[in-house]
Amino acid sequence: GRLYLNKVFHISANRMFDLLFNDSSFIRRFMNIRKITNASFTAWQKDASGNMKRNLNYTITISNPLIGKFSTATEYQTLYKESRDGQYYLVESEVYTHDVPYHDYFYTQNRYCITRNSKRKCRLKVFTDVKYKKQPWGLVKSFITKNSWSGIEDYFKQLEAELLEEEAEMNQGGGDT
Ligand code: YK8
Repeated sequence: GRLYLNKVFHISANRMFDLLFNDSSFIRRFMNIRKITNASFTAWQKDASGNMKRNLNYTITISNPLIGKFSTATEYQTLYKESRDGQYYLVESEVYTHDVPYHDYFYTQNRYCITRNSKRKCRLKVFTDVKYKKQPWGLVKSFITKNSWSGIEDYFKQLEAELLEEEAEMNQGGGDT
């Protein structure tokens, strides 16, 4: 796997969780920028093992001309029960893209870890792995991996940039930061 984001933000841990994992205006705006459309979310619900789960469905816009312009996608998110409100949140998300070539071979696993640093600061880490459901031919595998990393890198760079903007907006003129 790879670490795509590892940064301290001047945003509290529970605020960060809300921005990313609840129906926030931040995430709606971010989806707009990424041209992610037709988004629908289920509510967080406890499963039998005590973790919280929710699913997202949306259509992504792809900039790579080799692949096609759009794909529907499903994301399964798990908020692990080890999470502590305001202190520590661990969310694992599995992203399945349904309309790209070789989509039945792979999915992407993202782990988001939010830890409280102080009252108004948190660290956000994102680890990503491309997982294979069945083993493709070597050349296909490197094709999938290469195209996945570049798309994922682009996404998380922009997420970081937008979070920095949100941070600046939230903290401007507040005085008591
Ligand atoms: C989530 C990983 C791969 C996929 C894409 C597939 C290329 C297929 C390769 C063929 C288009 C929002 C990505 C980037 C689409 C976007 C996914 C996003 C960014 C030609 C062999 C969607 C996080 C996420 C995870 C995985 C990303 C896909 O919140 O290259």
